[in-house]
Amino acid sequence: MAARTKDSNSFALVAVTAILLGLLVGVLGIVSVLMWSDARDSRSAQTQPASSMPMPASSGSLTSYSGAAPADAAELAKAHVPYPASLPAVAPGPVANVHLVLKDVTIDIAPGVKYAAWAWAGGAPGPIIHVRQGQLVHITLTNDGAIPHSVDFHAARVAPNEDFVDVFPGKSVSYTFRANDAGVFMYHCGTKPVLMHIANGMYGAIVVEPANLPHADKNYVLVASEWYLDSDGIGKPASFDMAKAHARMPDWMTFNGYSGQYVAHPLTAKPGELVRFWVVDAGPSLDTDFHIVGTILDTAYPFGDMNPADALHNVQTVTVPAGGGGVFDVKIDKPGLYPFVSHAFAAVDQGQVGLLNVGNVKGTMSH
Ligand SMILES: [Cu+2]
Repeated sequence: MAARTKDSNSFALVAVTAILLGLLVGVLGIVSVLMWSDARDSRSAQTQPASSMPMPASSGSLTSYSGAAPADAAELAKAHVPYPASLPAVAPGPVANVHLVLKDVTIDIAPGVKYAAWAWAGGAPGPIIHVRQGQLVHITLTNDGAIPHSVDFHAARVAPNEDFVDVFPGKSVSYTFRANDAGVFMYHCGTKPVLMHIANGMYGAIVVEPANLPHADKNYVLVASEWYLDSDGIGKPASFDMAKAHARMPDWMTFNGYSGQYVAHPLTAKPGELVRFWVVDAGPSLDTDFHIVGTILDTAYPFGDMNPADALHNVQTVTVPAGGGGVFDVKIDKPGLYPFVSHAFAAVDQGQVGLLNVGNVKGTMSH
């Protein structure tokens, strides 16, 4: 009995100590959050500009405009001219001369949804660039926008402070790099706030093709990205919303800049053809989990590492990280409609989905 009393006393002591320790941890937690928040405030106070950096727009609320559509959305989806996903021919000769023009343009990002983008002369994404491994790439960037911009090529090994520099409106900059590293790489504006410049459409893909790759019958390039809107974009063009971008709550997610464009206008292949998808995830913040419904990725080059010894075989879904790439080979024998998606399924609802029509079958589907 005495022993039991002693036991229950020590149990009570342990319990009280545990509660006090729990409270202490809680209080310390709150204090550390406050300290972090103070430190952050003073840091941002120190780094807050001096410069003429444009203040990002924000509705302040996180109201979602996902799925907003006018009554004639289906006809508008049909009428939309899809971004050409086919890989263009490789630049001939020893030097690939690439001229990129940045421009403020209003673009469609979903049926009936307009967005006031900072993008390229042709919209967003920028043009697909295709070079051979080892080729010299000569970039010229012309800024036809209203504020400074720049271009950062992930395929380049260069000094960023020398080449990825801000270009003022009306000016151009040039630099050269040798594309020694094979894969599919992102390029993007790297001017601060980078989150805003990327989210506004300033990104694209460059394919650096190695010589030793098995021949593909079809080559398609997909650039995944997210859009953060301050309005539904139906009556008047939407603009960027920083609060939603920080919360990582996109309204739309797309392949090649327009929600579901390859559902209305499927990519095509013949049965048994080797189809290669070169996928870049421009983000700015979310990964894309590449998957093709109804088949298995025969060969995957995760992260765009094109070394055959590093390739994966017969896998279902491969993540392409924000700011990264991945290359995926499939051979589909049975005619049909095969959806390609980011299998993080909120992305599908927001438009990161398309169809591969194998064998020119009739009909449509959404997945
Ligand atoms: Cu920019």
